[in-house]
Amino acid sequence: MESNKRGAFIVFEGCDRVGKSTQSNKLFKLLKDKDVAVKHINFPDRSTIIGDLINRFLKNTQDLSNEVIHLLFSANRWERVNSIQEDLLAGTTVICDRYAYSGVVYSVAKGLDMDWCWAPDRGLLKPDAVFYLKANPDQLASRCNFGTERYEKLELQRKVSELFDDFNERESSYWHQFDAFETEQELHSQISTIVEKLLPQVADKPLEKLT
Ligand code: FDM
Ligand code: MG
Repeated sequence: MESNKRGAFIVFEGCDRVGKSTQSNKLFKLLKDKDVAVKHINFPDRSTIIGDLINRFLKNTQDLSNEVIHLLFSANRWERVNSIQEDLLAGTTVICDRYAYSGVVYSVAKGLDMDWCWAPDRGLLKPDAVFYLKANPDQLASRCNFGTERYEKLELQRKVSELFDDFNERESSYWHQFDAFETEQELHSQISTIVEKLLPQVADKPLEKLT
């Protein structure tokens, strides 16, 4: 592989239980099978010290104010920014479950100010594509039981869903919306088609940052 070609930065977003891990795993396997250099990461990255604190918050064993947990989620992304950049520049495509958009929508859904929430994520790498798996949270709740984590509650998921919709409209140049209730295989094939075109398109493009 030519070393001056960079990889693509691909993010999956959407409500809890919408199928992000299933689809991102399928995409990861597909690219791997095609011998494309690829890594799969997710936020929150619960493996770090900050991530452990986030994990305890989500599992309801640690209370933190809305502001503090928000900044920890952002810091958890900043912990990984250099390694993501190195991978991309070395030609590795990075598939990432959740990113700064989750960071903003969950916090705004809890009542924090949008601009305040976005500020700490400014300067992080901008994804080349965001795959937004959209589902009506009421339908989602009847399809599968929400678990016991802090945010897996219908009322909050409704707000989260609306805020994701807003992002999808505003950022339509690189967001792609999918109906999460399509079959796994149908979704996978739609996503793969976009990724096949995306990889050569971004290979010579400079990396951008969130503004
Ligand atoms: N979440 C995730 C946030 O509130 N802010 C963030 O910045 C990120 C990355 O954490 F409810 C929320 C979204 C979800 C919870 O995420 C755990 P996973 O994907 O279910 O592990
Ligand atoms: Mg979850």
